[in-house]
Amino acid sequence: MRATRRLGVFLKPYWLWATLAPLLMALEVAMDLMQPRLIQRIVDQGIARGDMGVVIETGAWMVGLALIGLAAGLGCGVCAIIAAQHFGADLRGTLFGKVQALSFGNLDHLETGKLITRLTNDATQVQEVVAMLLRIMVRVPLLLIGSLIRAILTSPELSLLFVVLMPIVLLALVWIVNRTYPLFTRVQQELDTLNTVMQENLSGLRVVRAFARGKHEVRRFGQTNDTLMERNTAASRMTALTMPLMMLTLNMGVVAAVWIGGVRIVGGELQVGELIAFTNYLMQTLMSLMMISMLVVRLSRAEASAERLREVLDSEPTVTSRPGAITTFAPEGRVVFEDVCFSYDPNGHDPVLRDINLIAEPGQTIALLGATGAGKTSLVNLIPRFYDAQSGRVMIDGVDVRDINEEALRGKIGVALQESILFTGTIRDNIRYGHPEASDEEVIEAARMAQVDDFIRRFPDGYDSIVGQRGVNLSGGQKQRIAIARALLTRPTILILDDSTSAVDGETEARIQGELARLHQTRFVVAQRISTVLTADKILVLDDGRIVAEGSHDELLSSSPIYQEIFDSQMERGGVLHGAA
Ligand code: TTP
Ligand code: MG
Repeated sequence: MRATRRLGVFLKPYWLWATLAPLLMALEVAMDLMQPRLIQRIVDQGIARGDMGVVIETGAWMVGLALIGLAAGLGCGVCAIIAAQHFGADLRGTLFGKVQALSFGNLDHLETGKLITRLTNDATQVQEVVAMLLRIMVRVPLLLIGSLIRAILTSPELSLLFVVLMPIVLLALVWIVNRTYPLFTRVQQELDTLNTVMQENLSGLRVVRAFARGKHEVRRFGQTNDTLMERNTAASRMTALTMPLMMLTLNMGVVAAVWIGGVRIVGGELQVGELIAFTNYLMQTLMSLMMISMLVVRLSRAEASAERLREVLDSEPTVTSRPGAITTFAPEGRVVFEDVCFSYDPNGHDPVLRDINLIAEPGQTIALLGATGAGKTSLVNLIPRFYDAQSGRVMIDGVDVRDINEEALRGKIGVALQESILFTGTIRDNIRYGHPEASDEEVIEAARMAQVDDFIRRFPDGYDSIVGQRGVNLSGGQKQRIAIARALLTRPTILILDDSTSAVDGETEARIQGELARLHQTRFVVAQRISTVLTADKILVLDDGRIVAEGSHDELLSSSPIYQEIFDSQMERGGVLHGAA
């Protein structure tokens, strides 16, 4: 229950609705509790004495109170729904905001697929339980206590039956809850697996098709789906057993009441109406107890969801601004790495970067070359603080990046990530993403520099063409160039191109480089091809997280065996060296 209660803060703004709902529910329960008592009156004072006046008057009361109860019940439902829906919307909004505030490190840990489940399924589970809490969870205990008291007031002698019945029912309840709880926990786990399989498959549908693994995936999904069904059935079977078992106890109780009551009526110690009222209250009491068992199961399922939401809400960003961090930052662009070591593991195991030292003067182009997995992406990711170094420091204009407010820092750095991700929307909006106020001329200029203006103009809608699901489809190289344009538009002091021209042909790449050469900015260019790095001021060769060679193309060619090897292998493959000065 701890995690669910922790989410209670989201209900606070709607306290009025959240208080009204239980109050109205209490009114409805009060009305419900009056009914058996009125029946008693009709029977004992009306029918038994042949007094039609009492029958009609009491009947009218019954109808009137029932109507009030109905109105209260409706009102309660409406209030509970309003409170719960607002609660859910706020919860989802806060979760989304939280995810935006988290660092790459947190997101590695929380995993995108599971986050989707949390923001949708888990949030809905908790929202539904809140609606239930405000209605049924108020109704059931009130009804239980109310009808118990009423039963005792109606006939203290018959109420001794509770002494026998209650322990039986309670024991049965404890047994059932203990049996079903683990079952429902397993249902929830299987539901998680199902969601993961589904999410993976939907985002990777193209890979599945490409490898013709559709049948395999259908089988994999089928297995999880079947397990889920089996677990659900097993859990429901237990719940299904509850009903008849409880009805048996209840009916035995009613039989006992009628029997004992009958004897007392004959003896003149009890009236018929009293007996009817008592059995009514008896049934209501036992029914409420049964409902409680179901509520416990439901609550515990929501608790599992609430716990997963709590994990997101309580995640602290691993990258944070230090107190007193610089908020206005206009660097010249001198980037220095000092003995930087980095690992994706929070405890520093398996470092992917070791003892990195480098200096990039303002306006210089630094190229990073190295085998896949060498750590190129990891290295450049430290500059905009996607991650923080474990030891050593990264500095811009002599200031440790950790002493600069993240937004101020990232505002000066343009990044074209290794994987070009565009959003659904127009091409114009995609290019403007980092600088929404940019004018059309600026957008076109950035596109022109990224060598993407021509082909955008060839679309019927030009810059207003929609990218994404139902819009134009872009090739990998076209996406990469739009991503470069997007990075350029922010006029960054430091530009990071992570393998951003890997899908662009050599000639176009050379033209892009020619355009970039006219900008005064510090550039980090990650590349696989030597042709991309020829003109760089400094080339760093990375191997297994270490810088193994450093210098200009000519220097490296004469001094570094690794570089010569890469050069030779690419020349053999017929790699034309575009852009050679
Ligand atoms: P990268 O820095 O991604 O290596 P790279 O950019 O040189 O490789 P590529 O040319 O293929 O783009 O990875 C270095 C190591 O860090 C590698 O073992 C994978 C690991 N890694 C993570 O564990 N988590 C991550 O988010 C990334 C990017 C890498
Ligand atoms: Mg990479």
